[in-house]
Amino acid sequence: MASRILVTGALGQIGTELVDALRKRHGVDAIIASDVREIEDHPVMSSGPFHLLSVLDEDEMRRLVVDNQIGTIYHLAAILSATGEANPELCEKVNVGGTKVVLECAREHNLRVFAPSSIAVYGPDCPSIAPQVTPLNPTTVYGETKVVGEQLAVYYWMNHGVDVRGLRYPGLISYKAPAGGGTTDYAVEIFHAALEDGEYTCFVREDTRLPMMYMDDAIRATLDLMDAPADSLGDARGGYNIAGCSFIAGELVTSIQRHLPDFTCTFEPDIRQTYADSWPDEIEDDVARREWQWSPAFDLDAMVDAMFAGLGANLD
Ligand code: NAD
Ligand code: AKB
Repeated sequence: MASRILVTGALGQIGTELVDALRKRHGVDAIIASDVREIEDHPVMSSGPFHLLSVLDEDEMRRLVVDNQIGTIYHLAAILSATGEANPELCEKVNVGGTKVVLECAREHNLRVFAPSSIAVYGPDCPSIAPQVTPLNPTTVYGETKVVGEQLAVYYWMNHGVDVRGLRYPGLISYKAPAGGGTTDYAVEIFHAALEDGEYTCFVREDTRLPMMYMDDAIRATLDLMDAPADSLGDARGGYNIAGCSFIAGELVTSIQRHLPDFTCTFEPDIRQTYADSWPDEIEDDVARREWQWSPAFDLDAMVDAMFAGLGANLD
């Protein structure tokens, strides 16, 4: 039986940690990592099988699936919001086109799929605490591609029986890989700047509140969702809301100053402020809690403590 796992976009912020978690769980040889680029000395490439693969290359995707007896794809390849708004055509091509290639391959070869969505599916008309079900009117191209991704997931499940599942990840905060060109990247960059320079220039306003999550919670949510029995999942299967911690940029600075009292942050909003302003402040995740018992472990201070511990900071 085809039981190996293919991860697309595996060298990115999430792939770096998800591949490691999957290899620990299923064994190194069971996880085939792939990406459109190579990065010298990247742990994902040195710790097990890796293939160069563009998710737009349908033939190569099929060949990899058949040759490696793939049963599940974790589809992480994408262009994030800031890069996507600068290159809208590329964003649509990779995010929508790549997801279609993955879903067609899954239909042909009876694969399970994890295809992440984002809080970027919401637009300015959404309540500040975003419910699972509300009109989705994003004002970014990236957000539009994520809405289409969720719709495709539901379509392939309803019409072809493909077991596709997704999460609306909040902004993810981690230390093992850089953030990949999104609006929430300030919440990652700020740690490196605090340790290296003692100061940071933040590209959103001090009072900008966004839903965020520590990477350990995001990886656990991903694995838990994929472990959940299919009959426990309802209409949200294309993109479950999951809440981690929500904070304004100023609160992040204050939490960092618990460790580095001399750290200073100035605020110089750029175009990414517009994207942040179009997204909700918080996320309601009651459906995920009910259907597959989701619960986050990291609040703001716990996340900040874990980031400094992970970065090996000597804070004495
Ligand atoms: P990332 O930018 O760090 O990594 C994406 C990877 O995809 C990169 O390694 C890139 O080389 C690769 N890629 C780009 N084009 C490709 C192509 N044509 N073929 C194959 N690979 C290609 O992104 P991430 O943070 O790891 O995000 C993964 C998924 O999670 C995306 O769908 C993203 O929208 C979603 N998401 C991420 C966050 C977050 O904060 N990190 C939040 C919400 C949703
Ligand atoms: C981004 O900022 O683009 C991502 C996301 C929230 O989807 N981190």
